This record gives sequence, structure tokens and C-alpha cells, in this order.
Amino acid sequence: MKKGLLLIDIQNDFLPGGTLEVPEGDEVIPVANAFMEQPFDLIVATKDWHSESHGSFAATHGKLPGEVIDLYGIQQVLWPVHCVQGTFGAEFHLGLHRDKIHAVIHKGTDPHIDSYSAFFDNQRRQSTGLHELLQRYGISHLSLLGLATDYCVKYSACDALSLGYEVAIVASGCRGVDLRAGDSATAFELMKRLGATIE
Ligand code: VGL
Ligand code: ZN
Repeated sequence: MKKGLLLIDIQNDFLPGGTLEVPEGDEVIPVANAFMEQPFDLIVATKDWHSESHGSFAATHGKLPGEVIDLYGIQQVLWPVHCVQGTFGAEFHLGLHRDKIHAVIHKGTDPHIDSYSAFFDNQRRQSTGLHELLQRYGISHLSLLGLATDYCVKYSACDALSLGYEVAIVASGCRGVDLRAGDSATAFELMKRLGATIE
């Protein structure tokens, strides 16, 4: 049984002071660092990695963050500009022990579609390459933590479960956006109902 650790979007823009700051987002960093000391067979981190004027940005549409639009046939919550490729906001937090990370998966690069999941875009058309990578290393068990519980962690966990992985969510290493109060709690419930363990 081979175990992988998946660190979701621990990037400056999702941390306090960032453009899409997740409340208490910085509290996941020590948890991530401690987990990276455990004997995982593969440690993968994702980066939300948007083009300028990405379709998920409110400014791209002259709208305000929080509005919901139809983006090429699917509902899209509009966000502040965040994690633009090559900017400081898209970098991992400096306190994250990046030397322990074996591979980085970029997602959300296509300007026309968002990608909350670490595996596929929101229409499940394009793979990010993560599943192929995990298969190559024979990984069957995944521990997940990072940002944000109610978006990228949730979507990544759901895809991992549907792909047949055993999934453990490290709750102490996750924080949510909670646009609506309770979104993160609902996300934990959903992940559990679909078969993840919450630890
Ligand atoms: C995320 C909103 C927009 C996330 C990414 O990492 O959860 N949320 N882009
Ligand atoms: Zn994003």
C-alpha cells in the first residue's frame, strides 16, 4: 500500500494579506510541514495557476467578487484576481518546507474554465496529470490538506474518491472560505458521506 500526501494551494494569495485570503489560512502551514515529515511515498503540492484576465476573476467581467455567472455553460463564482502565473501571490508560502515536495501540479491555467479540483477542470474535460502521476507511483491512499476546504479541497477529495483512492482529510490542515456560513462544515460532511475519513 503506497501513500501519497496532497497539499492543496498553500499559496500567498490564499493566506492572510493575500487577495483571496482564507481566514486562518496560515494555520495550515505547520500542519503541512509536520505531515511532510511522515513517511509518504509521494508528496505532491498543487498551485492554482491562472492566466491574467482568467474567466474566474470578477474584474475580467467588470463584476464584483461573489457574483455568480454562467461561464461557457457552467456556473462560476467570481473571485478577486488571485494566483496569477509568475506573481508573488501564486508562490507557495515561504514557511512551507518546499524541499520536501516531490512534484507540483498546476491547475486553472485555461482562461476559459476554472479548476477547483487538483485532478480535472470544472467540466472534467482536461486532466491536470495528477492521476497519471499517482498511478505511476502506485499510490492508492491519499492524505489531503490545504486551502480551501469548501472549494479546492472538496473538489479534489470528490475526484480522488471517484477515481478509487482511499482518502483521508486532515481537518486540522484545512481552512475554508465560507462565503456562506457553514460551507466548510457541509464540505466535510459531503467528503465523509462519499467515503473519505476525516482525521
Ligand atoms: C480556490 C477559489 C478560487 C481554492 C481557488 O484554492 O480553494 N478557491 N480559486
Ligand atoms: Zn482560483
